[in-house]
Amino acid sequence: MLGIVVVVGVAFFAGKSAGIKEKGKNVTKEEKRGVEKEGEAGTTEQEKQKESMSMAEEQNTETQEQTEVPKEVVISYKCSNTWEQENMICTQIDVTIVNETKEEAKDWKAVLTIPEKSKILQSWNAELTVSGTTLTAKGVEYNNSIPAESNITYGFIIQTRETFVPIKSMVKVGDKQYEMAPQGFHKQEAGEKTTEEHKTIEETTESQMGIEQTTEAGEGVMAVSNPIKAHGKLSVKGTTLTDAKGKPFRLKGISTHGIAWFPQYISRESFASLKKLFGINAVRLALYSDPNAGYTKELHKKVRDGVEVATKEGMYVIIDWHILSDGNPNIYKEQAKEFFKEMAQAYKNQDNIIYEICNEPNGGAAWENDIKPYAVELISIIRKIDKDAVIIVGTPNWSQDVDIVAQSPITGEKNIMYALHFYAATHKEDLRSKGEAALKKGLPLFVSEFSICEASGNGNLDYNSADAWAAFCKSNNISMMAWNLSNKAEASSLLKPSCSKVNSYQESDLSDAGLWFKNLR
Ligand code: IDC
Repeated sequence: MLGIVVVVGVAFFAGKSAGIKEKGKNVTKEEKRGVEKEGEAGTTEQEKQKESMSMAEEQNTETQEQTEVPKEVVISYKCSNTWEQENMICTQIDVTIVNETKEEAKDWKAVLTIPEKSKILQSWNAELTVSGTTLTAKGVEYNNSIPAESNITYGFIIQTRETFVPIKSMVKVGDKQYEMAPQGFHKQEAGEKTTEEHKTIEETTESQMGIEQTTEAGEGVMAVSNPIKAHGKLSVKGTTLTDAKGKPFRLKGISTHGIAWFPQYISRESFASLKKLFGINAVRLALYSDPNAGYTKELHKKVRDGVEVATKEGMYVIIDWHILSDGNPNIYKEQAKEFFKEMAQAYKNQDNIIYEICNEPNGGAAWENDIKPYAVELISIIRKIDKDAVIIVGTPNWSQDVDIVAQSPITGEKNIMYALHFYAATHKEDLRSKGEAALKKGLPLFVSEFSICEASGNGNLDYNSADAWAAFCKSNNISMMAWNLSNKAEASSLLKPSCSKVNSYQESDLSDAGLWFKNLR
């Protein structure tokens, strides 16, 4: 159980630089006066009077004094949550770096002394490395330069034996070093809002979706939570996805919208932020296969970019050949073969790849005559290269008729699962019965796409139906991938239309569907 320890507060360091100094340049009030006097030899009586007046003003006026303090780069640490875990103490630290100067702080590095044998469990908005008792943070693509008179934030969760208090730290910018002010640490005030986000991830990941946080930060190792390291290569046992240890395992993930239309959400920062906010361990990259729906061969590269960043984030990734308007997968079969050959060649040695060979056959594409032969051919092509990765096969009628498939599944192949897709406001008990019938016959199911709105991807949300689906998936250990990662003005989008961010997402950026999915356990 997670217990929150609230620590007694001290005054927050508000960004003014009393007590902060650039190393070797501690400019005191007296020194400043001295400097002023040096330049004042030979001034007239009147000027001297003016000077003593201004000195008096300086002594009396706080504001005046503050404006004369040199502008610095200021780092401050805030402890926003602590809890116990396995007899260790976890502390969430939020860091702010304020660049008070008139120059951009390029390629900043923040160095913090941490206790021996501490571990970094998670980090966000910065790249962290640990070497002995030194934790070094540097910016990522979007914040490695802090504009003049601006600030950035990043954070991490550290696990230590004793209560952790950041005491010794400095920021380096070029050849300048700025030490942390004594006031640069802010403990959580009683009653102050804690960050629920991280609590949610711990709870979601550990108890519900079977995702463990890895804690392998060590000498010089980048410290991130890493589902792939924790669970390794996946396989299928009976109707269930299992991890490398053979334990039943579920993926909770997010599907991109068509990557031709919303490529901007594919980046490491974006996926890292989704992992943190939603507690997900997988993403699905949707490449529409119909040229009228955006397909071009050039987009293979975008898929590979997505796989790369998901892998760096330790996430599982579904490569989705998104047939839709082209209802029969045989229409673009040659392109599909070429695509999956390329993907399998590229990723045959990775443990985190799942191939989804035809999103949603529809428009009369039949299992026996159309979809099954297509699947058998595609599976054989992938298997020649990648021996054992999980492959998801789309099912008739927009990946709903799993009961039909269960009567004649593909044989002689391992690690095959079948897609069951639902949109909760349209699909209810009837469709779940199909799912139940298929499971009874031993068909492994994977919800590689769903939303809690209508099948159009828009319209009302149906929370009761959504909860019934969540319970069904949970009790049958079925993985769930939410459609869709975009801010398009439709109910299934996980981001609000007003959210223009492409990373660093926060709860306030989420649509109602997004909020529901965030809280899904
Ligand atoms: C929808 C998108 C929508 C887009 C449309 C056509 O949400 O913005 O205009 O596709 O490309 C599916 C499909 C999925 C659909 C979704 C909602 O797999 O591509 O996305 N849906 O209609 N199956 C059932 C619903």
